[in-house]
Amino acid sequence: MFERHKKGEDAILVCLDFGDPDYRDDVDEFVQLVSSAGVTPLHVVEGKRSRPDPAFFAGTGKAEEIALAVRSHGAELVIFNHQLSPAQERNLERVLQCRVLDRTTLILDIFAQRARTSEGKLQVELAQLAHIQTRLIRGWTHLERQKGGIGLRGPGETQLETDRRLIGGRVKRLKAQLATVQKQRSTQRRARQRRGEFTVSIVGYTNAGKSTLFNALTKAKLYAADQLFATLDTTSRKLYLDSEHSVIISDTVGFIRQLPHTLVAAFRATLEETVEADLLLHVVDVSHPLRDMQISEVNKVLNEIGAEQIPQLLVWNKIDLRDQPAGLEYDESGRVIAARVSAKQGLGLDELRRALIETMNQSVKEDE
Ligand SMILES: Nc1nc2c(ncn2[C@@H]2O[C@H](COP(=O)(O)OP(=O)(O)OP(=O)(O)O)[C@@H](O)[C@H]2O)c(=O)[nH]1
Ligand SMILES: [Mg+2]
Repeated sequence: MFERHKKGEDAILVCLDFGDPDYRDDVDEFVQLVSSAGVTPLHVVEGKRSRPDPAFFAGTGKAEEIALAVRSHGAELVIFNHQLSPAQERNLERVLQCRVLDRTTLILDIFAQRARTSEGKLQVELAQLAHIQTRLIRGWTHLERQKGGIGLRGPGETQLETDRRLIGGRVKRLKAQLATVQKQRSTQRRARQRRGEFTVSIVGYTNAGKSTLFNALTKAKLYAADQLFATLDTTSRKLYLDSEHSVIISDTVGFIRQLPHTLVAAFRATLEETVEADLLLHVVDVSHPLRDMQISEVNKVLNEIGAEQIPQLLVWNKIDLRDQPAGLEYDESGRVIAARVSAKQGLGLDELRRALIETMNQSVKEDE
């Protein structure tokens, strides 16, 4: 409902280098993110700065360059790979004479497009409202005008207060609806725990191959695609490892660098599956140039949601792109810590199942 761009629009992208060593790959990821939103990137305006300009984020000279690019390419939209303050967004829209989106709004838009279940939709709308709310508080002064005349509200109440109250009311209703859905979820989860089932959550950076791995293991047919945030909703299945062992395995939403906090908060319900798992399968795209950054970003989000103490088994996925052999990796104490697989080509999956059984047996031993 808050989608701020339409699919099929043409955009000028803006990426500024503040000295991050991963800058080049970050630009590539941003272009992919924009394409995943259904927007066509026409041109990337780049620049170097030591810190953001308070008024235009990019500085006046750069803003002119962006304006020129907008005109010469006939773009309808400018998207920054950064978080903009409401004032910067407004100033930029004025000089560029077109809509300006920041990275957070873009990610929220993608989530809005992808949400399928009622739970997912509620969570995304909640995140969007939270994002708008911070913008109201941080001073949309043009909304601060007095609201004259008669109405239900007492005299002197400003439009800003009305907006805040409307949003506040909607947020409250959404949270109540979500609480109902969450309760059903936690009832299901408790039933599983009572049955003593071992639960495994597949986590990882977006596009690492989580859904592909989930499908390969469970023979399910979840949507997997070369786009960021293909999956938004958690799906769980029973997975038989051998005649004696089975686990409940869940596919989850992917993570990304600078995931908006509002989103992390809104998706807490979905991620509860993860927080209460016995084991995390942390899927990593071995062929990705930024895989180390991606691993630490995922661990950062896991920290934020309180899942940092859950044991992890690393899954190095897409070994077919690296010509690496399938197999397992152990630490000095003989505990399995990683598996090399190709989810797409079905390589290393038997070994991964064996690693899961070993980990289960290990954790049973530790419990005793
Ligand atoms: N070459 C190769 N490609 C793979 C492999 N596993 C997955 N892919 C591809 O990687 C892309 C992303 O796969 P998904 O399974 O959708 O990734 P995901 O981690 O679920 O992504 P999100 O749901 O967007 O977070 C798809 O194009 C897959 O076909 C693999 O082992 N080898
Ligand atoms: Mg997925």
